[in-house]
Amino acid sequence: ASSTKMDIDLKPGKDVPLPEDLGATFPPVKASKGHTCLCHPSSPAAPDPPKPFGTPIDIWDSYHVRMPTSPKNQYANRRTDSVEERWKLITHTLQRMQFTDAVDLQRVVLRFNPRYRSRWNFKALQAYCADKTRLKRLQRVVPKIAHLALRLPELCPTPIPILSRDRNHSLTLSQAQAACLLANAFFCTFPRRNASKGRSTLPSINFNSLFAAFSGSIPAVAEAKLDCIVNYFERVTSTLPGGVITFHRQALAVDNIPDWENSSCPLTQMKCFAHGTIEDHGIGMSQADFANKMIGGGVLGRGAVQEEIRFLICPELLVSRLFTEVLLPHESLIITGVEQFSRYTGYSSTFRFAGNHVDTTPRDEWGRRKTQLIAIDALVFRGRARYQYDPQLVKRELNKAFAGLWVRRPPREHATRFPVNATFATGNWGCGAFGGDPHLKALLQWMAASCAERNLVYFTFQDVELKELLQATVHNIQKKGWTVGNLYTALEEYSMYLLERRQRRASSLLEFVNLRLEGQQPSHDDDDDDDDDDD
Ligand code: AR6
Repeated sequence: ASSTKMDIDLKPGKDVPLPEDLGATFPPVKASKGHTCLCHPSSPAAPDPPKPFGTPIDIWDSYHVRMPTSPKNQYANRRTDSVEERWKLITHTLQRMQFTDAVDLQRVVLRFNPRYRSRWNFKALQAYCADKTRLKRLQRVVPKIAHLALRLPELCPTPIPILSRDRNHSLTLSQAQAACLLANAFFCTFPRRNASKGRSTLPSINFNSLFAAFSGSIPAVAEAKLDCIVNYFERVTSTLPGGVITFHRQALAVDNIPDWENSSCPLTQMKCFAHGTIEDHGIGMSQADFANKMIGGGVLGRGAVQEEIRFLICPELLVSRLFTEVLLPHESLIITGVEQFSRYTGYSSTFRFAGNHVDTTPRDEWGRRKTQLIAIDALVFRGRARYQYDPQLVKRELNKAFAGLWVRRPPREHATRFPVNATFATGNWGCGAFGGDPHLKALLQWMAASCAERNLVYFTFQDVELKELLQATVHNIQKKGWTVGNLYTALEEYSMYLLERRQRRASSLLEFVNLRLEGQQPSHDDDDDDDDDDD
């Protein structure tokens, strides 16, 4: 079976760099009813960025991105007392733009967004410009970003569909188109996208919040974010990258959801590593994005954990925020072909830009980097960790992971041999900001990957103890020949066991599973222990 293809030759307990798993193929780029191509796919060797594709028309409705270039994007000009096209104002302003200091950018952004004059602050940008080296970089690059933004009518002449809720749809665009769209986000030109949080089903896209300081935000992190963005624009404005990127919203149909209790799927291979990261060591694999249901989470605001960091070092991911509606429980977003432009150090409050990164990941036959991200948003259990073992919630997480991992098979008659599903590179999904239990999330992701016929590599993010326990448990489960259904039953039993234990100290999930594998029950001789209050 395809699922046994990858056999990483590693001894448990010994962390070494993973071999690259570039054998997998990602779904093709082919325009169809379910796949909008905004560009002609390029060949990996093509020197020029791919040309735009499709019929240039303007559509101004809620099923498409409302483009800054649309004639329907209008504003009331108080001076002339008339309604005018905003794109003309944008063109006029950006063509003449001088950038010497933060106030120049502030003035331009507010010109396009006069309503936000008293609401938006530019304190992070001001602090950034206080540093001479950074200011110089901005002085060099801002005029070039303006020039790139103004190429929007030429580079993105066709309507961009919204990847809307409950609908499978793919969208392919060129890296050049992505760069142009992001240049527009930089100047905050996207209309109707500044609604306050909670009022829109789309994430924010304009970069105003990257320029702002909020109470509780850490200045050095805000600066590191700007460093990443500035570095990206320095790169793409000196040479437009030649590849393409596909964004696929995957909504699971009820028929495709596995019957977890009764699943006879064999468990696939799972290798655990205490060291290494998803992005550095998951090359050529499908890599987890520990997402927010609003894709990108706090990347344009305060956040700087796994998802946000990934979006900052691979800024093309930010484009997903332009058209991806809030993810529903049975949905995921799968992004193929993004490039890494920056390096980083630290995490969260210690996150810092660590210089330029040259991505050498090979491209596939459509010009996409062989990097695939699977964005799945876990449930939030911070402060209510004890509920996560509830079978209903367990199923929600299983279905969510499966919505990311499931691969549609080509019809049997067209396939001479089935392509190999890429290995899933993941880790403590939902267990940082969202407060989940890594024991549970590791097993759930393994079950979902198994039903999707994928192997899994798991990075415990420096947690050596977890790595050892997890790898040993995986080994024991494999030895017993458990199926996905058997493991699901053990999870249900653990949930019951926790209910029985109530506030008393309980075995961890992996301890419990190991005891079950040996045919034992956890001992109850610690009944007098202190309450274990996880709230
Ligand atoms: N590679 C491997 N493991 C990692 C990496 C990495 N690069 N980075 C972090 N981890 P978190 P969540 C591990 O908190 O709990 C964002 O705001 C590390 O152990 O990012 O699902 C999103 O937008 C870390 O504690 O994911 C959502 O709003 C754990 O993965 C929210 O956070 C979880 O990382 C999602 O929170």
